[in-house]
Formats: sequence, C-alpha cells, structure tokens
Amino acid sequence: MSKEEMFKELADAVISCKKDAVDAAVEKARSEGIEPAEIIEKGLAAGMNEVGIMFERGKLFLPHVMLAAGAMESGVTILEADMPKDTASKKLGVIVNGTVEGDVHDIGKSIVSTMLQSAGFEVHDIGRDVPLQDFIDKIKETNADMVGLSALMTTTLPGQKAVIEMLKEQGLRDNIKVMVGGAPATENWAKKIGADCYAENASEAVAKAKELLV
Ligand code: B12
Repeated sequence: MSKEEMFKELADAVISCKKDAVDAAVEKARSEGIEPAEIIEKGLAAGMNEVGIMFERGKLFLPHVMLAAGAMESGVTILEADMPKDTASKKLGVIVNGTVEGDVHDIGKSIVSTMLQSAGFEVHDIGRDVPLQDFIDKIKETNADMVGLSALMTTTLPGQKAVIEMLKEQGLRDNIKVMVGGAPATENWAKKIGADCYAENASEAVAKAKELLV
C-alpha cells in the first residue's frame, strides 16, 4: 500500500466514526514506519476536516462529529506513546497552551501540545474552555516563554485578543511570545491583535516556536 493510500485509509476511518477502524489504520501506518506527525496531519486531521465540511453542508449531524472526534482522539493517543516526551535534556522553552474561554474544541490544540512537547518544549496544556485569567496565572506560575491560544469559533476568537490585552495590563507582554491558532484565526488576525505569530497547523506551530524561542 502506498503512503497516499495509507493516508486515505486513516482519513476514511475517521469519517466512518469507528474507533476500531481508526486504531487499526493507525497501527498499520505505524508498522510501516510512517512518522506520527504525518499520520496525524495527513491522515487523521485530513479526515476530521472532511467531517467538518460534511457537517457544514448538513450532511452529517453533531452526534457523528462527536463520534469522529472520539475516534480520532483514540488514534492520537496510540501515537503519543511513539513521540518522545523528553527529547532534550535542556528544554527549548516553556509553553502554556490552551483553548480560550467559551470554546470546547480541543483536538487541534492537543495535537499542537503533543507535537511541541515531542519537539523538546516543556508544555503546560491547560485544557479547553479556559477562563482567560487562568492563562495569565499559569504563565506566571511556570515562568513561560510562550503562550498558545486556540480558538475554533468566530465567537471565541476575541478571547485571543483579550489575553494579549490582559498581558499588557499586567505588565507581562514584553516577556512572552504569543502564538495564535485555530480554524478561524489567520495571519492577518494575528497581526491585527498584536500576536507574535500564527500557525496553521501543528508542524508549523513547532517551526514558529523554534524560530521565536530557540
Ligand atoms: C470536532 C468539532 C466539534 C466537536 C469538538 C470535540 C473536541 N473535543 O474538540 C464537538 C462535537 C464537541 C463540537 C461542538 C461544537 N461545535 Co464544533 N466543530 C468541530 C469540527 C467539525 C472539527 C474541529 C476539529 O477538531 N478539526 C480537526 C483539528 C485537527 O483541526 P483544528 O482544530 O483546526 O486544529 C488545527 C489548526 O487549527 C491548528 N491549531 C488549533 N489550535 C491551535 C492553537 C495554536 C496555538 C496553534 C498555533 C495552532 C492551532 O493546528 C491544529 C492541528 O493541525 C469543526 C469544523 C471545522 N471546520 O473546524 C466544527 C466547528 C468549529 N464547530 C462549530 C460549532 C458551532 C460548534 C457548537 C456550538 C455546536 C453546534 N451547535 O454546532 C459546539 C461548541 C460548543 C462550545 N461552546 O465550544 C462551528 C463554529 C462556527 C463558528 N462560529 O465559527 C464549526 C466551524 C462547524 C460549523 N461550521 O458550524 N464541535
């Protein structure tokens, strides 16, 4: 089976909403020596994007989306074991990452955390629907070098801007880099709100974090 066929099988497994099919496709891709990051981005996430498109077109309903999300998470969990948690003896930097208040979407944010961690960053993933002040508190507590702010809805996107304002008000903005992401975020939005960078996906997030912190 070619790599492309393998990615399609992974994506189709997510679309089928079947956890067993996802787990089997992940095990297969893994045994073929495909990198976890590729399995996630070109296979599982591509499938989840398809699910999103079908949901938007009214071809799939929320329970399907929830099942597909659960199936994808199961596949990602298998792969997490393959990603070295502690690659560098000296950490590349400390990053607080979370999904802003009012937003429960966390699949993409968790992938970003996992990939940053396996790239050698110390990551404090504070979850989803996180009260904005909690980002600030965690940044202080961990003396973080960067904060990642995820938002998947146009209605929660302003939370990213609000955190940046809070960092300024509390005198912390000069000591921390801000990275924003999530489907409705864009490069332009990042510029507009004064973030340090935007990343479209997890690999790009790792590249940008290295650019800014290493
Ligand atoms: C899965 C999903 C759900 C799942 C979430 C499960 C979970 N644990 O996350 C469930 C079913 C729970 C859900 C619920 C809801 N959802 Co929903 N959901 C989706 C869906 C289909 C896919 C999102 C996803 O996981 N994609 C796959 C991952 C891998 O991609 P990703 O999240 O984009 O992440 C990548 C990048 O964005 C980036 N990234 C992400 N975060 C970060 C952070 C940083 C720092 C960086 C650098 C990068 C980065 O890297 C990631 C990896 O490559 C989207 C559709 C879409 N097109 O996005 C709708 C969508 C986001 N949902 C939507 C809505 C409206 C809802 C609900 C209100 C329910 C409803 N009535 O439809 C609730 C939200 C409740 C709430 N308060 O939050 C809307 C939002 C519309 C808007 N206003 O903008 C969307 C766009 C669908 C739609 N068109 O209607 N949803």
